[in-house]
Amino acid sequence: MQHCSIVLVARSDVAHGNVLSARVRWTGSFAKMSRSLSKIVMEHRIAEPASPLTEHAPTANWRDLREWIVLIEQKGALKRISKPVDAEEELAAVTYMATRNERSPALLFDTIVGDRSGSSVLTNMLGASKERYALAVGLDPHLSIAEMIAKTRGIMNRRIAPMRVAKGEAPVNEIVLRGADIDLSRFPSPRFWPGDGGRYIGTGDVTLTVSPDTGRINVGCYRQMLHGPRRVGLYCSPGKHGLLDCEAWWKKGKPCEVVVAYGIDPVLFMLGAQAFGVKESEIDVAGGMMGRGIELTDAETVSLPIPARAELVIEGTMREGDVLAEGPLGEFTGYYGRERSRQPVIDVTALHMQNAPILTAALMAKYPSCEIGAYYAIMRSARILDDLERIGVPGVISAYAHPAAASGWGIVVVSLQQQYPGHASQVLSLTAQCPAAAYYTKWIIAVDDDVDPTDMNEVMWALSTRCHPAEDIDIIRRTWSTGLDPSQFEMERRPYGSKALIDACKPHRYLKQFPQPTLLRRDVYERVATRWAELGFSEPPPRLTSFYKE
Ligand SMILES: Cc1cc2nc3c(=O)[nH]c(=O)nc-3n(C[C@H](O)[C@H](O)[C@H](O)COP(=O)(O)O)c2cc1C
Ligand SMILES: [Mn+2]
Repeated sequence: MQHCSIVLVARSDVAHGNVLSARVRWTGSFAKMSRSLSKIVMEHRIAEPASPLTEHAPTANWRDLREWIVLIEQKGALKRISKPVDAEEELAAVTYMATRNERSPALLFDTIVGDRSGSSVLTNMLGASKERYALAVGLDPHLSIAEMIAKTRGIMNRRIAPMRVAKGEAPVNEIVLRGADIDLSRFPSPRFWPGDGGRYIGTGDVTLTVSPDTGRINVGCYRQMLHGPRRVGLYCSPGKHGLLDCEAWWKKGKPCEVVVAYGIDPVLFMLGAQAFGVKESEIDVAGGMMGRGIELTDAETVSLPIPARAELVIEGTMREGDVLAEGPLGEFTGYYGRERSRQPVIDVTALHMQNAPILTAALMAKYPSCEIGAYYAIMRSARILDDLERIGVPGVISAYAHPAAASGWGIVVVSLQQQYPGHASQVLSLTAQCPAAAYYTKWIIAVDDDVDPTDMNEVMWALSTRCHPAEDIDIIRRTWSTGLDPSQFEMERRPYGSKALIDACKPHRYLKQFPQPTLLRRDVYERVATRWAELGFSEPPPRLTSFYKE
């Protein structure tokens, strides 16, 4: 017996007629979820939403990966490759070579050598493309990166609870298999790099687990290596929520249930790769980013829900001590990650798929070939700005974690309007250690408000003309880092990083004397801009915001 009631709570901005926040409270329980677990899930769901939207709410105008693919194809942002391509290194090679160009479209491989499942494989789904990120979350793809960061702060703070779809109506249930009928070796599983330790059925995936203590469902993107027809290795680094959930179940002497989607829409994929607090529902955040609740349906053999519009989903369990050798895999740093080691294995108990499923594979490589590219830089930058606002430091204008710096992990540029002595130094320290930026980041650069952090040409200009290295660089030691950073030896030292705080603002003490940069006179700029087309230029005139001061 299942029941479902939906309560819609909406708050509106009376003055402008905009919906500020909408929250769907879903009180239905999944078929096999225990009473107590659902109770905790429900309690968790009625927590107060985060800060409301204060602007027109963007909404994604697609419902699943297939509809999103149609949308990007209409915009010329998809390339179909119909000739046969081998999942053994060749698919990654084509992806890597195509994406050496920042403007590469997403690549849909229709014919995979040896495939026995009718699958196709999508790579470079989002990659270095801010436009495809925008099309995923319902923003205008023509916005600048700085504008997208600002808008992302709005949509990432929305929370919309999931919607429940009956099993029979879930597209993912077109084909449902159990037990010995399942053979994952029929699907294309790429080996990306020559030194990879296996074939990875899961890279552009989402993995759902639930905490036995709180009932909170986690969504994480963790790589998954194929071991056998119904055996998949899962690598979760220490502290990741998927592993914490697993260990909590094992501590109770129980196996950990898991649901994984290997073909998934871009919003769930992006959310899987973001770290949120253990009290936050990443499913609600994903709904907030789409402007619509994520559609979920009941599983066959586990208590977790499954994404109703996914392409290919497995259910399974992980038992304590059931481990097999896994890795390495070429990483977002552009190097192989940790050494091969024994990692937990999922015993697959059920499989759901659409006919001719589209699998999502994520190449990890140097920018611009890495799947963790524009979207990640934008979302990380938005979260850094949220953190700084929460702390309450004044004068911060913008921030950017450039994706070429190891997928947005290496460098953060923050801009501020200097208001008092020590202001730039304060902003540098707070940015360096705020939760969203603390992990990995090595270089934190502060620039004045006339420098756009998303424009590296301007940042290099500031570094070269406003920064005096002997006076303007401080180092923080023993900071939060990762074993994936190859710059330090021995291996055990790698998790302890260091950070350089670089003040590339005009020196505050000499603000008044500091030379004026060469800028256009505003009225001359405006005159030329109106004549731009008449002068024979086909592109619009550049937007300038700083002008000569008399
Ligand atoms: C394509 C891709 C692959 C990833 N692979 C792994 C992985 O194998 N193991 C891991 O611990 N994190 C991996 N991550 C990073 C996690 O997804 C990220 O840390 C996320 O916050 C994890 O979710 P959690 O915070 O709920 O644990 C990957 C991210 C992406 C985008
Ligand atoms: Mn999480």
